[in-house]
Amino acid sequence: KKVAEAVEETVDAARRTLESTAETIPGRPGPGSPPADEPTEPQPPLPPKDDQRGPATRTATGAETGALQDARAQQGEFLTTSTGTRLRDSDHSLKAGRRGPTLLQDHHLREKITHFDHERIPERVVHARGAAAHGVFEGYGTAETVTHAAFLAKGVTTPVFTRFSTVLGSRGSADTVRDTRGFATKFYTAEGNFDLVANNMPVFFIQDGIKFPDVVHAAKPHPDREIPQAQSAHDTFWDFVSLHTEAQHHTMWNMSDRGIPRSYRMMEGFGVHTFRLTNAEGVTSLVKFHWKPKLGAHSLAWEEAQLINGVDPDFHRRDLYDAIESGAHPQWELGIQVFPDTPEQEFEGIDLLDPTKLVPEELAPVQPIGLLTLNANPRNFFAEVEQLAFHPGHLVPGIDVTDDPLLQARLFSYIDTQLSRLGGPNFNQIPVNRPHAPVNDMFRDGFHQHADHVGVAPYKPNSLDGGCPFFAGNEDNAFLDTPVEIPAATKVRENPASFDDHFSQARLFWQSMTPVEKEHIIRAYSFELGKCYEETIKARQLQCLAQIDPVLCSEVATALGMPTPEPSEPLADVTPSAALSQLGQTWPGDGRMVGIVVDDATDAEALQEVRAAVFAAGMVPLVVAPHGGEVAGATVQRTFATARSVEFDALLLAASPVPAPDALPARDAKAGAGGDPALDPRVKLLVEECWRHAKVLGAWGDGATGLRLAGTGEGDVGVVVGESGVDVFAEVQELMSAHRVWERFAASVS
Ligand code: HDD
Repeated sequence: KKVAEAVEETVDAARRTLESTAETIPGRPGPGSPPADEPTEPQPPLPPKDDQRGPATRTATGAETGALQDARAQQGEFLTTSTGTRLRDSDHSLKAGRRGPTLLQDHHLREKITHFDHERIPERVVHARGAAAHGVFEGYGTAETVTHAAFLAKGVTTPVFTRFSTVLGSRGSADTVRDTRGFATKFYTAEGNFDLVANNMPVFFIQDGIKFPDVVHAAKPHPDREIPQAQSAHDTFWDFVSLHTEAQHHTMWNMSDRGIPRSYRMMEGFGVHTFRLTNAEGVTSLVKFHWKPKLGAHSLAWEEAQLINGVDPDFHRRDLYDAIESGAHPQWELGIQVFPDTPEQEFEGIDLLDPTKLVPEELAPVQPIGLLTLNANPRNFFAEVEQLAFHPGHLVPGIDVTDDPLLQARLFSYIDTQLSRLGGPNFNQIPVNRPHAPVNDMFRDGFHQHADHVGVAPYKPNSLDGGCPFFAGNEDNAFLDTPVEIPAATKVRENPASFDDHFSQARLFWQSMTPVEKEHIIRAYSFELGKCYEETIKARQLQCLAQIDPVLCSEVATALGMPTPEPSEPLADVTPSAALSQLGQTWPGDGRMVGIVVDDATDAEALQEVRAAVFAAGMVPLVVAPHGGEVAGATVQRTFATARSVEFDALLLAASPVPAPDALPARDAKAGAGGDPALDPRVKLLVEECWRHAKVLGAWGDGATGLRLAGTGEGDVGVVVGESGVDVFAEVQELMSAHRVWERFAASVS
């Protein structure tokens, strides 16, 4: 009885609190809401989102019936069973006596455990690790000459959901591994969903989708030991790409800085394949889609990427989430390269159906057609991100596919994979996948069917449902499979002869890099091949590099301690494309992180001014101090124990902190040369790593001593020392607009 009374009292107290706060908390507690007294305090249920309702279904007469069931996730204030019976207790199973055995009749125990046992679904077979955000796309209208797709018309805004991913790693793998990145966007257009399932590299490993299982099996962990995780630095990957030489171009992109992006917000995106667009007059064009980030395309340093994998494996996911939460909404322009739709489907000698080839922007400029802004984070990762399902065949009128054999196989794979991943054919009814356009598809039943379809005739033609639903014509903007003429042909398992060129564009890419980017590529090949065990594989890959460039080949061979082979054919004559390099321009610094090292002697006013200047530049200042709490009038965000350089895009020193008692290793705690006090070794490490990773350093006041004790200072490249913190930051900001101070390191190749 006592237990029952206590339960009653708790429930009553909770109800009273709920009633008193219900009016002040309209939905979830947001940033402005008063903090809840108890984390377990009952909250008013979430208001349903429009897209959480069941799909609208047409009746036989064509009238909208609206939502057929209310899909609100949490209803009412009480904990219930899944069938709505209110529960008194969820902490104790039903037992025969306090110390007795558990009773089989405990329905809540069995239901709770059973549901938990089945919480996980299979991860994506590739691109398992990712993060996503909601946003909006606004058409510029500039694509109207080539397509009548309504969402690209001027001023039309379309809700979107974009998911970024790595390819190789499992769902829990680290973000900053060397890999291609996925960049998939679902446009919920008025004419149905359009999915642009892109990557951050414009070419692919294979020319025909039938090879996809091969390349993925080779790149995934070895099947016996299931290692290495999320890496291409192993024998099976290099075995495949050195034998299957059409992979060499994409591999070169992976070995370049593009394989280790600084942020999802700072990646280009590429539709890879050529698509066919049709305008209002029925004229067709071939196009390639590009995403251009407003913040520019930038990368990490390789050592930095490796450190991050340990220090903060969620680096990219966190970066995207934090930027959006703080209002730094990332933006990309969607652009197209347009080519005439000729029977040859080639442009300037480049086969447009070969997904291992790009078209240099100097030959076909990217024309902006709209703007993507990501402005809201998901509320529930599983519901929205894990259950999200893309398909390159989700097209809208005005956009069609081509005969690229890689794309053709993808058109099969993406529906097929959802059948096992999402458990059946009704995955497009999951809220995040639901189109915002009316759906009336005559698909019925199946696992996870949520719609309560009406009518008796889900077939066509019918008379019993009045012939509904009807076919749409041109005037209703029906999708048209572009009537492309197919020349008479023989059924063969062969590629066009133009697909045989595997090296010219890998060479084009190499030749287009700046010296420092080339240096990074050499080091990446040296690292990856250095991790292989099989000498024959390394030798075979060196032979491929010989076919790309003699300098690249000899530098990597030297690093491996192997002979440099000669090319077996004359090298391709290529014209470099400056657009392929990530360097040479300046970019906005929105959302960049600036670490500021302070100690208890730091001038509070000067620190305040610098923080304000960093905020004003759209960046985030992080105060790094010997201890938590308040230092120099500012709240400390990182202590020397919790900070690591990889979090910062630039580091400012306002102090030269002496070693704190918890500083390790102890041997560094001795006094510096010339009677200087010692520098805290953790600050020293921060400075040294920022230096090595080509990050801008700045210092004022005592900070200049700190830099000197860490081995750098005024006069060094990318190091700013001055009297006033604000002036120092102004110069630092300017240097940061080029992303990194790569000039710090003289490249050995040109
Ligand atoms: Fe793929 C997922 C991009 C070739 C088969 N792919 C997937 C994702 C992206 C890409 C971004 C993650 C989607 C998400 O976030 O849910 N894939 C590409 C690009 C390709 C490409 C740009 C070449 C140009 N893919 C490709 C081929 C095949 C697949 C040739 C098979 C023949 N891809 C899949 C898949 C995945 C997938 C197995 C795994 C999970 C999923 O689809 O939903 O079906």
